[in-house]
Amino acid sequence: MITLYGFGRIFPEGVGETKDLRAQWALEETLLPYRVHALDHTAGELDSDAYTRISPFRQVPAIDDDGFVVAESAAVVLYLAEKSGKLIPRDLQGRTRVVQWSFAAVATVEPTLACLDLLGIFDAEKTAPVLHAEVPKLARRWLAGLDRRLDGREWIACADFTVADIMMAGVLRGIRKTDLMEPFPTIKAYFERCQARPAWQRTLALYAGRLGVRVDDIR
Ligand SMILES: N[C@@H](CCC(=O)N[C@@H](CS)C(=O)NCC(=O)O)C(=O)O
Repeated sequence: MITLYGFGRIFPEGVGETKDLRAQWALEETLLPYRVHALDHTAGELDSDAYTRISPFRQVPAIDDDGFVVAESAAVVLYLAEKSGKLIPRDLQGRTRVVQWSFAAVATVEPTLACLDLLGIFDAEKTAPVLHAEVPKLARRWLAGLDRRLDGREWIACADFTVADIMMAGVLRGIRKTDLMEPFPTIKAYFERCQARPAWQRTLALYAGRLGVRVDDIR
């Protein structure tokens, strides 16, 4: 049985962006049996010796599949796809395409969007105006690339929905409440398509239940 390590308590600044959602979404899509180990980070559980042995950076998500431990959301969802034989094609080229777009999500798009978040949190006074101008420009550059890729396509990597879509939608979720997607109706439509998946809706409901918040608060 797979154990998913995720958050069990809310952050004071709100819930909704946490990356354990990606892992749970892949579990809900693949229908692999799993249980959730909800960690109380407010009580220091992420920094415990036991959890440090599971997650090198003391972060969520991580999974433990009968003793085989995987951390990093992209690695987790790729493992779940390979294990279940779902959400990834069988052929090498198709699988490589899924890896390519999972990497694009976490290595190209996400760092810039995370940087935007950090600017908002740590420099709300805009004492670094150059960064406040340049980082959104870089974000728009990655979004323009996504827009080109999605032109005429339903899903990011392959003809069918794959774990690369879970990763890309997971990353785009970080800007769902900003206007960054506004110039890109193709990306907005893609994001909505991903969110319409019944497995995503189940994931949101399970997550809200786990944290004791309303689904509408984290939508
Ligand atoms: N690169 C990692 C990042 C994981 C990550 O940022 N986890 C956050 C939650 S979304 C976390 O555990 N934060 C708590 C902390 O860093 O103390 C992944 O994709 O899994």
